[in-house]
Amino acid sequence: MSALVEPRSASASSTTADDTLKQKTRDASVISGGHLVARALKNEGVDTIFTLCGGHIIDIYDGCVDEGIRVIDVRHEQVAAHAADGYARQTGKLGCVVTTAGPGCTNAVTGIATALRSESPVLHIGGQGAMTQHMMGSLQDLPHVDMMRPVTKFSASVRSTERVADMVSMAARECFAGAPGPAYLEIPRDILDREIELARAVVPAPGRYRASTRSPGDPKDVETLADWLLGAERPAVLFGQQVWTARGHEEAAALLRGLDIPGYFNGASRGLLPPDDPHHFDRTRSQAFAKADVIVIVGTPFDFRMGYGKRIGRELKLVQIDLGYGTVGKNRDIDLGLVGDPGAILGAVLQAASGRIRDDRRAARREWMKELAAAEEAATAKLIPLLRSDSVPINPYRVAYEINEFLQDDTVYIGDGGDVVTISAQAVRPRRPGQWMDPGALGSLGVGTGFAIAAGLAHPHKEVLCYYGDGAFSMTAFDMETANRFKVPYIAVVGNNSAMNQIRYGQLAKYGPERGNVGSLLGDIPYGTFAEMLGGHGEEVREASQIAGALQRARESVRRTGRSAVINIWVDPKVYAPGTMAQTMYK
Ligand SMILES: Cc1ncc(C[n+]2csc(CCOP(=O)(O)OP(=O)(O)O)c2C)c(N)n1
Ligand SMILES: [Mg+2]
Repeated sequence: MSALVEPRSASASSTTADDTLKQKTRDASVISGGHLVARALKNEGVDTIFTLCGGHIIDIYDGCVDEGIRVIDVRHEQVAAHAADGYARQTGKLGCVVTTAGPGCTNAVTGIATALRSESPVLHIGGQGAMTQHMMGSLQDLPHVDMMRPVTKFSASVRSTERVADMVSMAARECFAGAPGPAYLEIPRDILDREIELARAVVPAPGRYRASTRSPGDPKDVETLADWLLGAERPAVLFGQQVWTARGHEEAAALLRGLDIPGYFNGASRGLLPPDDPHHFDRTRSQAFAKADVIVIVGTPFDFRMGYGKRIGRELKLVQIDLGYGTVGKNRDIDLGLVGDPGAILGAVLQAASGRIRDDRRAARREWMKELAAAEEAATAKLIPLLRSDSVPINPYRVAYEINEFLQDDTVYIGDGGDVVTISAQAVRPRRPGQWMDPGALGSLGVGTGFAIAAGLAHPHKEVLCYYGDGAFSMTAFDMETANRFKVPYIAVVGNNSAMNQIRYGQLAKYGPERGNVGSLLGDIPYGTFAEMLGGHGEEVREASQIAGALQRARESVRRTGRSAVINIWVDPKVYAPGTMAQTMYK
């Protein structure tokens, strides 16, 4: 075994940690800024930070040693930010990324921006040159607070060591205000290093510096919505990412089942119901929306993914429920808007409806569900030839089918890529809530590796599978080493079409074959060897009949060796997702 794949010696780092602990426990009445950061994170329930080191931030690490906070060090700050976002999504708690000044911060921007558009509560703590060198051109100095303001809900600099913990708590509170999202806190180096008397530090007490976010909305509106659903014959509910973020999945399922309403799910809410639940629908959304008499949109904006709301008809009652006041009624007129926690509101609506169900309407809703179920079956049947295709090169629909067959009840599925991943959404059905991860509305390629690390750390007993496009894989895959080092290996599947296909399609359509491949070809790379370089299992798959066996060998190898595996599947570059061919993302 080469030195590269040898696990890092744990004893070296724990010796340092012990020494530091001894030094620091000498005088418990004194505390430094970095230690106050760690204390405030602990008070917030943060048990893990994601980071890449820099001289500006080392005192935070030292504080984390004292507080028992796990420090996950990666190879690129983008991955640290995606992992903090992924950890927030997987745990329901605040995610935390710590970066050094300057390039440490700029590298993390994509991850923070992804968290903004996905409404994920992530605190980004960044280093800065010392206050005593303010505006003097210190190492890695940048105007971080200004840079981060447009991609966060809150961006500020800490000006005194006494206020460090207070401002960490303030930033955490802002992350959960209304629709969740990221916050950025810059802490200059001398503020972090300075030691003060503990008695002078402002340290908000755990659980006492912010309110419950489970607001059930206006009771009058809850009553109205209950009335409308009870009277509806063809209702439909679309659940978006907030339902999972705010952990409203049980209330969501109870409402569908209690009133017999078909449910549709996008983004992180995929998997809220098991795929075989009679209230779970996914191929008939436009049909349902075209014929529905009441539509409820929960926790997802009328953005490009929803055609800005324009594709929903006018002759119906349209209801929107969201954590963010600014989202309700945006881009599209609605008939009723409720602002609050999705689970609390849906629970209150079911409560308000209980005992008042009208049998004739319920029977009509059951008929409506039957009609939609038949349409779902017909849509699936239409896809079968693609899903079962054994053409060479491999059809990406077949890969999606095989992955879905391969998923276990506890597999977290991550999609990171263009067309191959878009296609996978037509076949992959996560079995449980929280087991679908995608970048969300920012559409950032490169989320997969950080998400995989986060999912593994949050749920060590679950299996993690990331399906990448070859373009996406090559952006952040080096942190597969981090996954191995921290003993959270995962199964990586690459749908390799040797191109940035989702973009290439539009180029070919617009500029023709002569000019259609500019800037979007990637070369034929056998990515399986990448896993082998890191001590894991790698395989090249060129025939559809080999996919299932290769996935199985990857699963066994990950379990046996504790190293991530890469199954590189050579897919047909001429097969595109329907949305790409219609260019719906730009409409
Ligand atoms: C960070 C980032 N850069 C660029 C894009 C634009 N983009 C969207 S899809 C895509 C192609 C992705 O290629 P790949 O991952 O190989 O998937 P494929 O479409 O080939 O299946 C690109 C470049 C993006 N979404 N994110
Ligand atoms: Mg590709």
